[in-house]
Amino acid sequence: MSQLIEVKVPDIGDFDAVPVIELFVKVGDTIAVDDAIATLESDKATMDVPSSAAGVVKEVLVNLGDKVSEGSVLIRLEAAGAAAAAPAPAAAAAPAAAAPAAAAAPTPAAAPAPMAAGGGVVEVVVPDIGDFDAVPVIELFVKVGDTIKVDDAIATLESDKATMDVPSSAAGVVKEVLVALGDKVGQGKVLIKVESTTASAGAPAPAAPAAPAPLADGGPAASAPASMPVASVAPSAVTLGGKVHASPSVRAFARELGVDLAQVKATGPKGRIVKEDVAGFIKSAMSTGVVPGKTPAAAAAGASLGGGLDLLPWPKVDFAKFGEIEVKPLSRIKKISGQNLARNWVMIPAVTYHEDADITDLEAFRVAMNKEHEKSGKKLTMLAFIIKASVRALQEFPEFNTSLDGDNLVYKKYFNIAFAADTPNGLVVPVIKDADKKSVFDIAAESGALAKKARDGKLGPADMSGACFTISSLGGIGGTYFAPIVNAPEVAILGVNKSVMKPVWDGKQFVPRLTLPMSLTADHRVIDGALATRFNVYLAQLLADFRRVML
Ligand code: CAO
Repeated sequence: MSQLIEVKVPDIGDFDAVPVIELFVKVGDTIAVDDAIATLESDKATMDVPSSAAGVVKEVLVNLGDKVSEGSVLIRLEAAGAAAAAPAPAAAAAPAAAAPAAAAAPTPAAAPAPMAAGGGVVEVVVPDIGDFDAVPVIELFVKVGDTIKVDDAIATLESDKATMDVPSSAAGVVKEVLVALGDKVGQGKVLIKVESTTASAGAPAPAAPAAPAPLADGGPAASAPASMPVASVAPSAVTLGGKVHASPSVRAFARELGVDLAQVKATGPKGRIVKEDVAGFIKSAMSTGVVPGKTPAAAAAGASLGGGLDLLPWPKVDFAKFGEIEVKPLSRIKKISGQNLARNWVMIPAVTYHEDADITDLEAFRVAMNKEHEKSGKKLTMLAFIIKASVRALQEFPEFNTSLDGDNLVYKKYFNIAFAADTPNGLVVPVIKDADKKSVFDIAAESGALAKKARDGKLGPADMSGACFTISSLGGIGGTYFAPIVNAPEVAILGVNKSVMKPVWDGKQFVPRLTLPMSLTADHRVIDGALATRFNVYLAQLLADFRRVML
């Protein structure tokens, strides 16, 4: 055994002697960085403490019901990769990895509904969340008009160290939502204004500053929620039970398994859904083929007509039996983007349409312009032209610049174009905002800067949010055609591959033309095949004669 690493309770804000209400690990478990170790719940907050190190759990130093504070040691770990045979004094020097038992952060829980009782409008604010400031909002669970209860989750915040849910400190009807996905918030920031259910409807009341909503349920959550990569920001299509009581790790667990927490029966204290409830839900669904909570008719329909995903469990293979193997954890970006991609792949009835664009003249123009501007250092890229042409096509076909919201289609009047960027840690999707207002030179410079920021791992949520349409360019690599996955809640994505010279019949003879292979995937719920093909043809015309972009 080598040196053991201690995982401690981090700064959890204004909390001391908080009981351990859930323990997620036992001796012998192999855990990764960010895996949830325990859930702590005070009368004001529920928070998950994630692991700051990876390895095998050698000691669990707390029991359910124990009260812990900042610095309390929860577990001791043998670091991943440590030589199993090498004995070492337990505990002793906790290597650097363990040091700042980082990750934990309280998930604000139910606050004592300050002004709500007397009626009127109250503000729900970000409570003391420990050592965290300017934390991005990655999920929003409420919208204007929603009726919420005390403790209902309002938003999920995610810093680089922790994920935490902010619960409502008040009950009533949401009158205003003062934050948007990607906004950075800190303690005291007003998230929403709620009109108390007890307030008389006709009696307007001044917005009363509510007491800081205590940290309620949630806390530094282990696994990353569906934030950035592929789907710019949190998915609105599959919001997992915003109004249920569950810790961030349980929410993440449910999200991973595609379980709607609203369907899960809670057995934890105060109606809280615990991990076992989610596991039980899955077991029941798998053994009976019936999704709990569904009406028998709906269940029957699901069972007989394929309405539910009645899938076999993932194959478990001992690969080491067949040869040498090495196990490496997925990068954080891959884990997050994987969840988004899987959801988008399963939920969107997508069709991919191919088209070739003749970019002979455009490429000649690009090369000439780059030569002309050689000294200035300015460089036009094919991607920048494609972005600009796509904006024009979105203006011509507004259905492509929409998002589905239930039975409504939200038409966007702005033109923010995302592009997929390949980085050593996985795929990310930065966004060029207001691309309609920018020149091709500006777009080329900005996409270059964003791609560099992406490769350096420095993109923030704001860089990756607000996209209307995505372009995935494999042109620098090769390929012929592919089928990109729609980046929900967008409704279409354009993939391009490397342009090649092709013989094209001009009516009299074959002539060599530089041809850009395009693959447009569109959500068939919004865009049918005729429209998608018209879009493609139009885009190809724009690229063939870029003067059309100005028309
Ligand atoms: N046809 C022919 N050549 C092309 C081309 C195309 N369609 N697109 C780019 N090229 C050329 C460029 O001109 C450049 O050549 P020069 O250096 O001689 O000018 C070279 O290929 C490299 O280009 P690039 O890919 O580095 O730059 P870019 O601006 O075209 O793209 C970015 C930037 C960030 C989109 C790209 O680097 C990237 O990450 N692409 C991968 C995206 C991806 O993984 N998509 C898949 C998502 S789905 O799994």
